[in-house]
Amino acid sequence: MTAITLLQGDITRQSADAIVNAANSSLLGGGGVDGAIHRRGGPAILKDCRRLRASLPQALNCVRAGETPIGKGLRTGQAVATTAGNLDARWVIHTVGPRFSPHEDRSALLASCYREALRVADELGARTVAFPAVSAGIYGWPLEDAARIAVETVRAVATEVEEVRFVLFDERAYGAFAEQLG
Ligand code: AR6
Repeated sequence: MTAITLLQGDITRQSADAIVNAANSSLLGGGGVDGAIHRRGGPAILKDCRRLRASLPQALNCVRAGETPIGKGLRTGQAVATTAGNLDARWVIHTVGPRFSPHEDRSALLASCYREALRVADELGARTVAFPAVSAGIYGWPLEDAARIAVETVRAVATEVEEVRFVLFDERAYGAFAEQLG
């Protein structure tokens, strides 16, 4: 039985077996929670990300905004683990959420982020996993819908993880998740 808990705060201050990062396909860092995790976690995380990226089979033509194509990347909806560096965790699990689109239903990809992150957590033997609201920031997913997908997906997954902790940055996000948990 997996307990779902909610907390308002900064995910980089959490103590957990694994902390999930809302990354982008480059795995090379960015803004939002991604930037915060790399900042507080230190360079060991980026070093591990570079190593992982080099070993990825797919040659995605992924482009960071305004930059040159970087070749390889993690596909949207997938997840990989690295060291957690200086964070109070054993691993960071990086997942790439979809950008919200008003023209295309990408919900399955967002659900996949939570499922894949928990699959990786099971592989690692992580028992406590902290998640941010994937895609609900820079990627523009409406908060209420992002919360619904997150909670529904985690509830439906069969996992050995004992605690899934949603760590929401502000009151509004906390409220949206609390509403879903009922
Ligand atoms: N702790 C917890 N939640 C946070 C924190 C924090 N320290 N910082 C932000 N949030 P976002 P995305 C919340 O933008 O939408 C990056 O550049 C934030 O308020 O971090 O998946 C990546 O490299 C929001 O509710 O992730 C990608 O390019 C939620 O975390 C892109 O942003 C997710 O917001 C990914 O965008």
